[in-house]
Amino acid sequence: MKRRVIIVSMRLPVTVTVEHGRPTVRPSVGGLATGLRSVYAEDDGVWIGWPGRVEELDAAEERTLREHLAALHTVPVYLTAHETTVFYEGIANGVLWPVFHDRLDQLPLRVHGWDVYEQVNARFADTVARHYHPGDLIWVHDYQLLRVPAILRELLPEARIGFFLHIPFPNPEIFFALPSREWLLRGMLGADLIGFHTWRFRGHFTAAMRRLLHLQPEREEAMYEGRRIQLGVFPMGIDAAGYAERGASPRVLAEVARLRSDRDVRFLVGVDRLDYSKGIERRLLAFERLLQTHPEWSTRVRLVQIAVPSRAGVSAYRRLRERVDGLVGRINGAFGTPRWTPIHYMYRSVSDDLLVALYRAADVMVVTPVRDGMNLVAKEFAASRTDEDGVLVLSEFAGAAEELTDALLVNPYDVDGTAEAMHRALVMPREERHARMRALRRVVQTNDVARWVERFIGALAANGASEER
Ligand code: ADQ
Repeated sequence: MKRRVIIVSMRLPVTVTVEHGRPTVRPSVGGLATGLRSVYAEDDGVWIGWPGRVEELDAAEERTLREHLAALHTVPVYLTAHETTVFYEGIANGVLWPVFHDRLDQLPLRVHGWDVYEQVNARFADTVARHYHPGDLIWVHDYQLLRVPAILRELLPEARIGFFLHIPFPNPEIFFALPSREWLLRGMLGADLIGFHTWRFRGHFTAAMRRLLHLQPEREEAMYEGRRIQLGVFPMGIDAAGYAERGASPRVLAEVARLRSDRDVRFLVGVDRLDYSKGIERRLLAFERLLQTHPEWSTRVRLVQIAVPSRAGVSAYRRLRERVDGLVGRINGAFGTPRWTPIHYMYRSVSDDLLVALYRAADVMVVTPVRDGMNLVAKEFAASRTDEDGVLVLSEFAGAAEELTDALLVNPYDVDGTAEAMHRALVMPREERHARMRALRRVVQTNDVARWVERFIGALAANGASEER
């Protein structure tokens, strides 16, 4: 029997806009939303999350919004302005994000707001409990909601609860820097199934359980408070068929032709949220190094870097933006000529068609995060390349590196080595490019987002039976 699924994530898969007091709601097309649509929309399931900052609505407007959301099988959890600052920007993005990405240097000197974190997590859990019917599967997502499984376990002792962490789980030595480490770990352990993108992250998690709680987890499961908890590895995929279709569409191919009108210039492309985990600064330095060590590329290569504005409310992100602006200006100033600008930098979000056109136009896609849970951009690039061409330069610190072994893997901290990998990618013979791209495409097509959802839900529904490959 198919079971109803309740998805719980920080953000709802919708965009809410309020104009003249009239709220409108549009479904978003992000990877998670696309992959999960089959379980929450078609099978009478529901998605619970924050609709984003909506301005003060009166009771009638709030009712209209709730009705619009209900039509899309979604239920809102609202945050006050204070909660948005303390819980979302302060703790989730200002403390948990840096620690889980190994960046203790980004921590504020005094961390406060755990009580608000608990309060918001409790509100999410209460909303789930109100919509829960016996037999439902509950799937909680990500680092903003680490306490939800434990709170839910109190409210619904019999429920099947799954938790998936989209970002890395850090080495225990780093995780232990969090004053609330034990409380967070126990929060996750309210689940019956805990999923990670990679074996390595699961290994860090079991090591933290051993050292903090003196438990003896096996690789794939652990006993905790009399319950058996499964620990699974589920590398997230993308809508590979959707990217292939868009990549081969006449609209996109026409855009590629416009982008590549100057046939003598080769393209390196980077696409990231502007985040210090994405390694943008070192990537720019590696590109500069390429121009220094291989001056033959001067005027013949261009780096197109898209940086999507992100978390501008957190000061570390504002400072990063200034540093990236400065580096782009310095490198363009030093190497540019009247007819050639080495780096084309765009600080904005781009349309899906332009994004895929850039994937298709790239001779080399550079994905060099210093730490990343998975990195879907690397997979989207391969999925879009129905021409089986283009080279992926990929950081060994991205979760995707465990699967995409036919990329040119680099250590992003090694700026000289990354520059050499860029050069190697630019001169790679056509046959090797095709062979590598075919292998990358097989991985992203096989393990797509639908399969990822199936594997996680399958393991959660299987009452403890392991579903691992
Ligand atoms: P993110 O850190 O957001 O996700 P990523 O996996 O690369 O990183 O996903 C970014 C998404 O944004 C991609 O789908 C991409 O297409 C889109 N995007 C990027 N630039 C864009 C632009 N300029 N315009 C429009 N869209 C753009 C977190 C973790 C990752 C993990 C995912 C999923 O940090 O490690 O892979 O969740 O689990």
